[in-house]
Amino acid sequence: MTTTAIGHNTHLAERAYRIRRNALLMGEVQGQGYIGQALDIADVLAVSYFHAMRYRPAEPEWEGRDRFMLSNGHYAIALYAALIEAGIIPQEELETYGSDDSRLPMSGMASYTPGMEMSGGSLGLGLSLAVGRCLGLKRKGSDARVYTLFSDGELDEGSVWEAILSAAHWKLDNLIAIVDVNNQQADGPSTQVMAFEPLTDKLAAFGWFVQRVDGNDLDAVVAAFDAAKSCPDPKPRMIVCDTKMGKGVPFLEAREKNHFIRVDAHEWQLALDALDAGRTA
Ligand SMILES: Cc1ncc(C[n+]2csc(CCOP(=O)(O)OP(=O)(O)O)c2C)c(N)n1
Ligand SMILES: [Mg+2]
Repeated sequence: MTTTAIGHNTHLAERAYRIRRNALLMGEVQGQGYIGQALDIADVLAVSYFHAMRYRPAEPEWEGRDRFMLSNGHYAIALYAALIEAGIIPQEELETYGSDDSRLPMSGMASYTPGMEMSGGSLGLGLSLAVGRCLGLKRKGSDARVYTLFSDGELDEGSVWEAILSAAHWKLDNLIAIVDVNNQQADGPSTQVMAFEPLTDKLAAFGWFVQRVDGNDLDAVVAAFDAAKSCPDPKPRMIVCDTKMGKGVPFLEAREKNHFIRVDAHEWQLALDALDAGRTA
């Protein structure tokens, strides 16, 4: 990729801003939600959808598409925000978020939502499903890639480590896994609930091509996705992304209990204003 970093980042920073804004607007519909996570992962989603992945917005089931498999289904609000920005879901559907009969339920459901490749909710499954999808694509002779996002809380689950083993066993070089290390989960800081460090050493020892980046640094995320795509080794690729819950809205970044955020009615506008202030800063 020869485009300059500066060129990418102006464009990608605007996409990330708009993803964050979409997520806040959806959160406002319900008055609550997994907002901290949507804000922390917006940069990774911007790079995924506006730099790395191949897809056709008007044809979400196009056979040649790269697949984005959301393992941590409670991050659906973040993915909807990106799918809206990508033109896969119409902007006006944002107002239906979490309502009866909406195509945007609070946890990701493949059968409801264009662009949603798997149903979530029960954590720890996405990486295994992505391994299966990668094997299927290879068997069909497809050059499409599978991107899968999972969370640091999911590292507590044995099924994730089975998938890590099997992806390396089958040399799945069409798999790019992203783990969101926000060091939070429902019961507290992830590293205190179940110690997983040194994570990159462990993953490398399991046979993966591993990179670790600041997941809120667009330059770093772009470089990591590029390296993951161009790596010549017959290995699955993992990008460990360290992120900050609530990124872009300082008063949400500062909240200690931020797994599921309730925001008072008057604070949504404050959150949008804070995001705007960061955009122009
Ligand atoms: C198999 C399973 N166990 C427990 C839960 C309940 N649960 C929902 S979100 C969550 C936290 C998981 O950690 P993480 O995704 O890192 O949390 P976050 O960063 O979003 O705060 C838990 C335990 C679940 N959805 N599925
Ligand atoms: Mg987490």
